Amino acid sequence: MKEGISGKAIYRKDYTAYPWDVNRLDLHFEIGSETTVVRAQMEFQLKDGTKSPQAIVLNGSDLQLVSITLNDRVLSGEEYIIEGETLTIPDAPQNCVLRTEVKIHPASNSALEGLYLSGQFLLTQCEAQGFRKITWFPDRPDVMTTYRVTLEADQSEFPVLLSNGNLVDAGELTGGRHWVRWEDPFPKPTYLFALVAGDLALVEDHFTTRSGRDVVLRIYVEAENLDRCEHAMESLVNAMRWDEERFDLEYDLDIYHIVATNDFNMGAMENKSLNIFNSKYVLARPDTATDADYQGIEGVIGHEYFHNWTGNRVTCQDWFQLTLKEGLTVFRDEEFSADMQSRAVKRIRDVRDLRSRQFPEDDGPMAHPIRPDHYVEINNFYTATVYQKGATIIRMYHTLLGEDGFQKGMKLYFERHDGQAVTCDDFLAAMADANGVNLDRFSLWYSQSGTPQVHVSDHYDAATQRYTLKLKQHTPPTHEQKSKQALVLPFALGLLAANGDELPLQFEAEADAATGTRLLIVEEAEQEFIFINIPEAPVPSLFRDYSAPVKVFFDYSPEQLATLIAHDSDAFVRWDAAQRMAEDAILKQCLAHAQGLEMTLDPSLVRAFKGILSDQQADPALLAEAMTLPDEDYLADQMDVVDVDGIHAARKFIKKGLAVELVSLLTARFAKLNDGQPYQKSATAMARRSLKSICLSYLLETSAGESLAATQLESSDNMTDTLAAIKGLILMDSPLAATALSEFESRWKADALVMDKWFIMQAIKPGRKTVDTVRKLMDHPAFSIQNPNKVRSLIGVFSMLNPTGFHTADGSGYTFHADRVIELDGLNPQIAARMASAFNRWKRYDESRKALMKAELQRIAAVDNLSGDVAEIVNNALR
Ligand code: 0A1
Ligand code: ZN
Repeated sequence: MKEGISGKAIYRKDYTAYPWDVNRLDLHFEIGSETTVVRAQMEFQLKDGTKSPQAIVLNGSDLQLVSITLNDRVLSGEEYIIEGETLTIPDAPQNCVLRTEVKIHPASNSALEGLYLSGQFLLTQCEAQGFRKITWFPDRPDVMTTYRVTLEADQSEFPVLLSNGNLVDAGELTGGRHWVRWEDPFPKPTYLFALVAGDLALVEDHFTTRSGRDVVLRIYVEAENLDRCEHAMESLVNAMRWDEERFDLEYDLDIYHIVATNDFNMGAMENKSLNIFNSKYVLARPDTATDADYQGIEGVIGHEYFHNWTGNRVTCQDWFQLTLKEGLTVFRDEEFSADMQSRAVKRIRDVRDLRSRQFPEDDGPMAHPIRPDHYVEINNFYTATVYQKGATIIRMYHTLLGEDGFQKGMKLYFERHDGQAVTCDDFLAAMADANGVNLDRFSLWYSQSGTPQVHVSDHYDAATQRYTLKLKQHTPPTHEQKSKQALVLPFALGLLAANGDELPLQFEAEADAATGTRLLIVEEAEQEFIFINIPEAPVPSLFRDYSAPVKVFFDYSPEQLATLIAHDSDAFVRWDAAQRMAEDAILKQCLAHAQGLEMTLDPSLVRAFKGILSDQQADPALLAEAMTLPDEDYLADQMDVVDVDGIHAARKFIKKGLAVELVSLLTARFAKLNDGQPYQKSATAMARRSLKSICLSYLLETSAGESLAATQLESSDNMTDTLAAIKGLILMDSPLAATALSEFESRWKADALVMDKWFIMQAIKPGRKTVDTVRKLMDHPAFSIQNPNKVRSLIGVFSMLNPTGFHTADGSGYTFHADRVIELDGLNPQIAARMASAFNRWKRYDESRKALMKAELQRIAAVDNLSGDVAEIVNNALR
């Protein structure tokens, strides 16, 4: 029975091993867009020690069964049972060969799972459970087998036929048809299977591995995109080299293929040797892609490549273990990007992302541990918790064990588990055993949900020169887990003197003091650290480099924050202190606004931002991060009852106030960065553009901004500068905005990825009128509700990144959005469910908005035949 349809949860504790080994899978596809015929032959062998007879249970969904034979004998309808998504052959011989033939219909597959059509070509998406839409098979990650895949198709319509592994044979057939055969020597689970068929062009390069093997690298795209693959290819080569150098891991096949598609539910997919990518993470040219796009491509190309070891060679026993491959692989891609670009900037962006996307999950109706205990629809668990929080937990192993210890653990993990489907416990055991440490307490991070809060207080005793730091940790209950325990927290600490000097740290029992960051471990609910020989009351620099994914509370004075911003040795702490200061200021004004009081600008904030802006030594990208005010949703998370309009007004007030106060510095800095040099892709050039953009965004709050933006737009030779200018004009309501948008549209109307940006710029505009704009834009020829990128750009951005638009008091944003969720549910349940989660935190708003959102959730929940995907989200939200 389809888990989603039945709405029944499945539980991690109910895991049982599959009783059969499948020794080989032979697949034959007669490719056609309307109908594809799939013949499968699989060899079953009862696992050693399993009692016989056993049933063979296969998974399938939307398959038209043509025939089924067991050991060459056609099975009659009485010899197997099809029920929901399973086919059961009650008692099968210990060794048997099963053959099936099914028909599937790619062109009418709008869910983009299984085999589907994108433009003119066909492709597959099998994670997590898409393979069952292709043929009957045990569709679970712990059943691994070797695949031989034969693809047969019309030669002119489908000249390129790809699958995993090596091309072993090919030939022509009569009637303009041809065939190719692929064999993948590495046993793999179904979710890593892929095929692509169509008329695609390619870019080719080579990589010589450390041991001297030549690997052919190919990126397949639609012909008009051939000039946009260079950066992806360069990123791939860098990723391959980096994994050898940093992780001692070499690529294992002679071919590595990447295919880009415009129609994809997620970012990309790590299918063995045949990655499939959302074109957003492949295609880039300076005039079409922003610096953030370039960085995103590098990160995602790295991510999918790194999965070859962490995911493919060692995979997950069951889907509850998803973070085993995802948390680890995100950690690896974060480290890769950090090594390629600026480590500090990367860390800050990752923390910002964790706070803005994962913390709300922990605080909402879908809260779950990084290793969930149950789910209804696994597709709903590809979350920031499993991915980003999962990565911070891997990062904590790294912090605790150090790079050498961590790599020792990785080595043992591969020694023990290469070729297996394993669990998070296996990973932890490898880390512990390789380092001779006990990580039992640490394992709680896998099973406990919620964001821990750490309340820090201090006391300085001038007479004894002793400084006491007291930490209390507490994790608020989450909807599914009421009581929480203390976690192991790596606590990286420094102490600063008022002049910014780093104070040496010495515990009572120690003979010497150590200068620099000290890594301490917090593992009790309350813990105290006493330092001696501290000459003055210090400023504590807490959780440097964000050493644990917690919310830290400490009552910093503005002077202390200013000391950290100006002097701390840790870039994360400097940034975080600036964020705190800005957050405090905005929330204070928000309160004033609510009470009908005049808003004011705190001079200490102006001084701090002046310091940041005047820093000519620091990396401009870091300064840009420090000057970026916390976003409205993050600020909303800090309030008990969200004041949508108050936050917007207060944030705008602060930004404008800073801009007015600092206008001459901003103008000078902007002018210096705006040096008229032609576009460059280097990290340095990107860093300069990021600071330039943020300076412009402040200047747009003053009368100086409009003409600067207009000039930048005129002379821009790259998408980063172009977008910064147009977005600025839109936000300030400039009369130039409309022309800028229409010129942009006429230049790029045929370009899907660039048009996404055009939709985003309009969907993100604050205010109650935007819902009407968004509704109208749905009729634009470049929009399609069937295309996930378009849905995310227009509907996703409106509902999740535009608080004053979505939460318009009359509820029109909610009604519009609920209509879209319902419309999408019939087409693509995965995307519909993602969109539905925009309502997840409805209980945090005022009574009127709460009632409006609840009514929309109820309206969605009442839809006939609602998918399990959406049902799980809305039922949880309503519970
Ligand atoms: N494993 C991929 C993400 C992914 C997951 C599910 C998909 O379809 C439902 C597609 C991609 C990754 O981590 O990159
Ligand atoms: Zn992944």
